[in-house]
Amino acid sequence: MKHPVPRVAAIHDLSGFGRASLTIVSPVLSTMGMQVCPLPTSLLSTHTSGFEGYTFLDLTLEMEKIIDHWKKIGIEFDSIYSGFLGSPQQVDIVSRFIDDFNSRNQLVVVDPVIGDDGVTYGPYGPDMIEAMKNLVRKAGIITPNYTESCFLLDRKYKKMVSEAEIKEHLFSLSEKGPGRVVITSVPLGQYNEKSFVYAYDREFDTYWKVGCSYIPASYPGTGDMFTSVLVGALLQGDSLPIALDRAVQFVSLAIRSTFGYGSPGREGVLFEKVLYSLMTPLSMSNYEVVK
Ligand code: PXL
Repeated sequence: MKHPVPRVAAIHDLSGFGRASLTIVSPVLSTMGMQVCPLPTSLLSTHTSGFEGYTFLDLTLEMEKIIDHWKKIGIEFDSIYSGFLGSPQQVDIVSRFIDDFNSRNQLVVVDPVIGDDGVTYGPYGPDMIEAMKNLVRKAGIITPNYTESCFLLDRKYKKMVSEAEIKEHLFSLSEKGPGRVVITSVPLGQYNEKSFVYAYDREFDTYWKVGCSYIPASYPGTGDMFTSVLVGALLQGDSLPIALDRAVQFVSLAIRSTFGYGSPGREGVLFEKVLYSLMTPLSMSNYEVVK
């Protein structure tokens, strides 16, 4: 680690209302002791899940200018972490950013935001999927959900999958470049009441899984929350399975806290109520090795 406070380039959009992307990434990583340097991809009045008539300002040109300035002043990052990107052109910018700002022992994390529940998010088409396929090659760790892993591998989305199929997805994605692959929201056939996160670490040739109990509600922004805690934990020096455990536990706690208030789903999870838990050590662990 180069800096006493690890420095993260956070490449995400800024949505003013609704809890997504930078309004989650920044507080989570700051709470975990990281310096967050936002490289905003776009500016929206709200995120796009459940709101009508939101504003959207594309910041592609501004991104180039910000990057040029950062190059000029010689900033180095301990981690580069990208999420929701607006266009294939922005994916190319992130790809070049990773090349230009690469340094030793840097943690490069790509959350290949493309879609969920078997479909792509609104404006994303095949060109975005192709661009993401290239970007994941440059990452050390990627965190697609099950739908996104299908798109990245050109596999048919299934409502239920077996453990063997998920292991094959993890391995195939890792063969594209990333040494560590995490797949979230895995719909395992035999466990309707649970949701699973699976991971593969190529260096140790080991598969891991962490389960959490299912809650009958879904909220935008939970993917950003999961990956942000994972990034923070890895930068703190946690092993991959412990980092997975912390991310799953934090998201579950945040969802459970929110569910009890019955707040509108589009406002996201009330994670501010449980941020403190990121400062306390892990008191139990649920991860399993997958044979
Ligand atoms: O959390 C994912 C996300 C990020 N950014 C924007 C979104 C969403 C999900 O809806 O709309 C703008």
